[in-house]
This record gives sequence, structure tokens and C-alpha cells, in this order.
Amino acid sequence: MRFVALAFSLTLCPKPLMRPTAIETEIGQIPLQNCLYNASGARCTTGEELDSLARAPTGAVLAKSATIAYRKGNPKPRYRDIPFGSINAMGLPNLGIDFYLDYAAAFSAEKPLFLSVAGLTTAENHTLLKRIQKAAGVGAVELNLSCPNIPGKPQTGYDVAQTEHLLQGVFAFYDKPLGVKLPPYFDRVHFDQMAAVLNRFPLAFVTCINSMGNGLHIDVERETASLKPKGGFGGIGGLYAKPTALANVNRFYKLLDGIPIVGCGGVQTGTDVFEHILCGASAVQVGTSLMKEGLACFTRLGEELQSLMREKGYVRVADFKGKLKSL
Ligand code: RRO
Repeated sequence: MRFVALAFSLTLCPKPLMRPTAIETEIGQIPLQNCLYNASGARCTTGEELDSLARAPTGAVLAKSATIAYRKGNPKPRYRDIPFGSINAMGLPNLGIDFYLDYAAAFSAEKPLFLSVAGLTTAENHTLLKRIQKAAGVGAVELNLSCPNIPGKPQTGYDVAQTEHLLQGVFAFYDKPLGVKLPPYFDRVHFDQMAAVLNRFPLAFVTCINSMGNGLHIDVERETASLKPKGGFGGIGGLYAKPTALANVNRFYKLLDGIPIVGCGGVQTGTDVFEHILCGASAVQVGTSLMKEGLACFTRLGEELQSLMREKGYVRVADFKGKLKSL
């Protein structure tokens, strides 16, 4: 009888005998069943793309950065896969905020929908956020301070005073979960200055990093740039960006007073996800790998992360989050 009960529990109820490794997490007050989700911009502009992301094994769905009006974006070719990553000069193509608000109102997946906002002026950002504040179905907003591809518009995140001014205006009226997406920083003083500003506001999260702005990739055969807009200059993502992304995640993890970090940049394997979390990320976005591999990347990355966690004896994300050791 005891043998039968044991055989039953081994075949039908294997879970209690296995070591569970969960990749659920939370970004501050926002629980996610999976620490992975898409980066804004990667396969998340249209309703069909957002529906596919809603069905994928991810913790959230994040939409393409929205402006008030529909934008066609820059002329093509404006995105290329390149050997160790990607280059893009998309120019903020999006369907306009009305589309994303309607999509949010009808969203019924078992995970949060995040909207991304990238107004071209402070006033446009305020208008967008006032609309979102009144809307239903929006889990959080990622305010994009770092689009590198709008000719004549510098990245707000590279101007500390402008960032402070924008956030002062936003938090004067906005009281729902809102985070910011930062550009990469390369100088320790710049980390300190931006962190000092961000610490003054009730941010739900800080996403590090957007693409590394204004790289140039050459098509040697044609002796041209690989992209058409902006003389070929575009944001670099993928493995090229990983060490910079990890440095930004880790520096802001240390400098911010408890504001959760979302890591983004160079995630190709479960080990890359692990490294982001070790550096302090609470959740990790995937951009270039999603563009190159499609939605299948999420199953693979989740399995690779869990397998590494098992090898190392970690049971949950919190066991190693931010626990980068010193040498
Ligand atoms: O659309 C773009 O050109 C773009 C945006 Br909004 C962004 O935030 N980051 C990027 O690499 N491209």
C-alpha cells in the first residue's frame, strides 16, 4: 500500500519532490508572474503584436512609445539586425495614444499592460499622462526620456535640469504608477546627478537602458550606412550594449533610494537575465532578441534562467537580486 502511494505521488504529483524555481518577481508594488517581458519598441506597436505578447510567457506587456497623434516614423530601412545586436532609427512610429488607450480598456490577459509615453514636448507628455490617468486597464507607464532618433530633439535624460522640470510637472498631477526609461550613462558624475534628481520623485521604477544612441553600422559591399534615416546613425542594442546596461543597472540600484530597477540591454541567454538581476534588476526586458528570434525567446530565456538558478541552488529571484559580490 505504501509502495502504491509513493508511486502515485511520483507519477501524478511530482511537484512536491522537485525543487521549485520561480521566476516571479515584483516591480515595487506591481507583482509579475515572470520577470521577463518585452522592451518597448520590439514587436509591440500594433494590436496583433500586443495580442501575441499577451499570450507569450512573459510577466507584462509593454506597448510602443506613444505620442498624441499617429506617427509613420522615419523612412526605411530604419532597423537592421547586425552581428552582435541591432541598430535602429525608427523615429517613434506608433498608432497614437487613442489606439493604446482603447487597447488597454479592452485588455483582459492575466498580466499587466504597461504603456510607454514619449511626448515630443513637456506639454505633450503632460497631455498624454492626463489622458492615461483617467483611463482604465493601464498597469503602469514607462515615461521614455531617451529616444535617440528624433531629429532636432535631444534625449531628455541627458539633461538633468530638463528631467527634473518634466518630472516636477508630471508629479504635480499624476498619481498612478509611473517609471522612467533612461538612456545609458558613461560617466560616474552623470549617474550621481541623475540619481539625485530621480530620488526626489515617487517613481515606480527606473528602466536602464534604452539603446546606445547614434552608432553607425556600415554595409561594406554597398559602401553605405546600413540605415537610411539620420545619415545611418541609430540606437545600438543587443550584446554591444550589455556591459553598459549592466553598469547602469548596478549603479542606479546602488544610488536610488529603493526605486526598483528594470534591466534592459543585451539579453540573449538566461545567463544574461541572471546577470541583470544580480546587478539589481527586479525585472528584465528583452528587445533585440525578441526582434531576431520572435516570441520563442521568452520560453527559452525563462528555461535557461531557471536551469541556472537550479544549478546555483536559488529558488526565487529575490535570492540573488542585487547580490553582486565584490572580488
Ligand atoms: O522609435 C525609435 O526610434 C526608438 C525609440 Br522611441 C526609443 O526609445 N529607442 C530606440 O532605440 N528607438
